[in-house]
Amino acid sequence: MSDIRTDWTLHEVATIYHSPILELVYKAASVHRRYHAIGEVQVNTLLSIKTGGCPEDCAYCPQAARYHTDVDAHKLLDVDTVLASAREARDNGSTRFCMGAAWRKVKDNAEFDRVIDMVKGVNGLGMEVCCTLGMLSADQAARLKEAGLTAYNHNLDTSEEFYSEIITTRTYGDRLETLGNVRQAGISVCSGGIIGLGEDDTDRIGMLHTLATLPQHPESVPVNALVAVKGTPLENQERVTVWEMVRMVATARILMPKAMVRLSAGRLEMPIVEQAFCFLAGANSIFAGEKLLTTPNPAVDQDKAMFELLGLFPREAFKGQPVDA
Ligand code: SAM
Ligand code: DTB
Ligand code: SF4
Repeated sequence: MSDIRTDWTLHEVATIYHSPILELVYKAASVHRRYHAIGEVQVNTLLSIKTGGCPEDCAYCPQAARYHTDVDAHKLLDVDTVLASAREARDNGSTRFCMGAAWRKVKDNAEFDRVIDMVKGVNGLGMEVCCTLGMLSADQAARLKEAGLTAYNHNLDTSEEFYSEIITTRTYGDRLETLGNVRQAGISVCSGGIIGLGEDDTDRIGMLHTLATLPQHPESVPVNALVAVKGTPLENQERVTVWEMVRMVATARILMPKAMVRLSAGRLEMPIVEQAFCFLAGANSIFAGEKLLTTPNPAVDQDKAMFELLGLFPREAFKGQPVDA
């Protein structure tokens, strides 16, 4: 039977997720080496192109206008500022540049036109380009594709059952609809979630099941550990353990063998030995650079030292894609 399956049952996902940790990691590492170059890690840089003031109520998010957090809100950056930042990221070894906006959804206005110019500009630097801008219509997805967008990030965040405990201003169905629009436009899908929101194992299993039973697996699956930010409703959540991260990463790797599994928010607090365990369990992508969107991330030099220590090497841009894709 092929490893690439979109018909996983919830029971199968739960069985994998709950298997003894060393067994789980061994299996995930075996799948990983069948589909990926061992030691190869994709290096991405994030930039918040529009920060704060978001009308949504995502309980984890420092950028929601209704919570009192310390973020430096700013309007949409200009194209030159963004391109300067992308160039710097490229010079520091990143091959994918991901631009995030604190929007509920994309509107067809001059700001979207500006984002289109940013996408064209970053693409012109020879980097893969990703956006995360909230909900997207089919037409908007087609425009982004036309401009040269490689991937679109839109996370499911948690299970359908737990979703309304975290976000009330949109539904799981809204999220899936945008993912469908992205897929239909021929853009790579980047979708994953956050652990540490107060969900239980069944929610983590449910989210992984939803991702792994989409008509086509996402090309990237970010696994975020909650960064508990002061002023958000989740400010007092306890930090997740490495065992929980490893279980998520390994299960995602087994269910979606070809996906890039991204060790996302929460890396700053993880010692190298913990990150190494995640790489062994099938993680093969990180966000580099000292800031995620609004919160701190390990410094570039620190990550370079980690790559050297662990024998990791950066994945080249557009690997495995036809030149005109
Ligand atoms: N507004 C758009 C949206 O919600 O899709 C794009 C930006 S939003 C900040 C992108 C993702 O960042 C969220 O879906 C969530 O998974 C992640 N995120 C936001 N705040 C986080 C936090 N405090 N800890 C971990 N991940 C977080
Ligand atoms: C994703 O899954 N994680 C990134 C990216 N996609 C957009 C964002 C993490 C944000 C962490 C909180 C912050 O820095 O504001
Ligand atoms: Fe807004 Fe996105 Fe933050 Fe939710 S996660 S509040 S939609 S920026």
